[in-house]
Amino acid sequence: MSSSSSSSFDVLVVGAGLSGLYQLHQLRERGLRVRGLEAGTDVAGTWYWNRYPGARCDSTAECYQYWFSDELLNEWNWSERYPAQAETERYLNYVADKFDLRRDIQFNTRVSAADFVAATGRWTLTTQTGEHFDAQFLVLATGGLSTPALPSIAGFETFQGSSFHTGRWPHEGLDFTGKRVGVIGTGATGIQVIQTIAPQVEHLTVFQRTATYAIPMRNPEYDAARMAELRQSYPAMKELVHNTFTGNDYDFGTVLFSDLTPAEREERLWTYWRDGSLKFWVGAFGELFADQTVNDYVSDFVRARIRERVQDPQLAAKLSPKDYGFGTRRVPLESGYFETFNRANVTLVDTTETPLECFTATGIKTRAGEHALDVMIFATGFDAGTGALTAIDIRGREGLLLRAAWAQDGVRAWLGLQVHGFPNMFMIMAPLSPAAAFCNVPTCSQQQADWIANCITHTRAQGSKSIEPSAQAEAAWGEHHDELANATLVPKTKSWYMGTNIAGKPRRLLAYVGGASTYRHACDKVAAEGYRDSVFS
Ligand code: NA7
Repeated sequence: MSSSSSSSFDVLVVGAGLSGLYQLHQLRERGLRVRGLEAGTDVAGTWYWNRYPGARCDSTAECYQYWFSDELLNEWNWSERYPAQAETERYLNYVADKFDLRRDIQFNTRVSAADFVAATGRWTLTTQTGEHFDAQFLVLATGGLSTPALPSIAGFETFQGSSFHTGRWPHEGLDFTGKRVGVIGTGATGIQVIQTIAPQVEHLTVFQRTATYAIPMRNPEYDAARMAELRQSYPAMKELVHNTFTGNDYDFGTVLFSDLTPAEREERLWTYWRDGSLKFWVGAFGELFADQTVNDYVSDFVRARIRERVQDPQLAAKLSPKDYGFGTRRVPLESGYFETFNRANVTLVDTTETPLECFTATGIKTRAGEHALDVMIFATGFDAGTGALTAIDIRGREGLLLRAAWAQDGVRAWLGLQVHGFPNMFMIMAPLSPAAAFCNVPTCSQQQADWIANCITHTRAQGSKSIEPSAQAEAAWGEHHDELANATLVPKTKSWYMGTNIAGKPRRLLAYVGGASTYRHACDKVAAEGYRDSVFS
């Protein structure tokens, strides 16, 4: 499994998901001694853990992939526009095999502590089983949505049925035949689970607290001809994704809402809607993120689509978001989600009308009575961005605990990549970077991993023991982040973007909203100027 028996390395990469795998490869190519540490039994991160029924990528296959190897791009064939979990997991396994990454990854290894030793300028990592590893540099590729959030509902321990969080789904799968199943949560995950299992279960009870706007997914199969066509476009696409707002192959439109007649607005919305992709979210009218009038207009359009598909008008009203605007929370793609509620074996419980009170031995009680259940599925999301980082006891200079520093100062992270007081530590997909929520993960995580590799190479080449951002640079980035965030409508809406899904988490926009392209330029400038905002020792 490992190419070296020593526990001392140049770089330790925690996490063997999409970003960790690439980071490991990238650093190893530069001749560094790298070890990956992964809690799971295999590679793939999100696509390893989230194997719930219906799990599927909401980014197109051609954008949700690695760009670093033309050979890989030529070899790998996608089967459809939005591949299911198993296909993306297979792809990441293929990458791990092709580039022989597993020999430098230790699986079944959950890191519990990381300590910076100032005298040597190195990190010591401790695992849950008490193993120790040491390296000059630490890269935390621990995933932005990897720490499951479970609601606190009284009596859970008394429930005699089985229960599962979607982010910790059993590898052997589950058979729902003849089962009465409950699902709490109607975000991107809940929608995929609900529309997939409804035809399999005896009865499905969906507990919804907030209704979700969603776009119908158009998911054609990709045959050899389509793959050949896509391959022709890869050279241009690989440039394009780094020059857009979301790291996808589309961007904000140049057409202004205010310049169009009502008929033209309608036509534009329909054109984007029929594409069956997230292009509708940012491409149709980008003004919806900051202009309430435009947002209201688009929100009405999407609500009208829900009404067309749900037979019972009262049910349609419950399934239509009322108190927040389209696009200010994550917009999922769906396949027959709204029609699912026309089925006789599906019940919607609006927990704002009848709140969840407690679990019982045989089900769950709301104010209106008990729902008998054999299985409860928690599609209740994650402690996004910070969860995986604060779960580890990370101690920087003078024993400063990252969890405590962030609790006291709020999350601070220069470019979302490094934290003052934590030399030689880098994060991928962390808060205050676009990758935390607003960027197609492969685009932004590859960009961050490249930047990190360059920074590590630079630091070593100039013979420095350590590098960390200055407190001033870090504070300036935080102010810039907040200024841009507060100019949008996003902070008005409760969501994991704002941290409101976790009790006690400060309300602040998690991800940098300046766009992936702007962010990349900011990172490139720092490198081109020799990391002058950093302190070397
Ligand atoms: P989300 O988007 O955080 O959704 C979680 C859902 O669970 C959401 O509908 C919540 O309602 C609901 N929830 C959480 N706790 C409760 C309680 N106590 N009662 C009722 N409902 C509850 O997580 P997902 O896994 O769907 O998606 C996360 C990201 O992963 C997704 O955006 C993709 O990028 C991949 P609420 O909205 O808080 O009222």
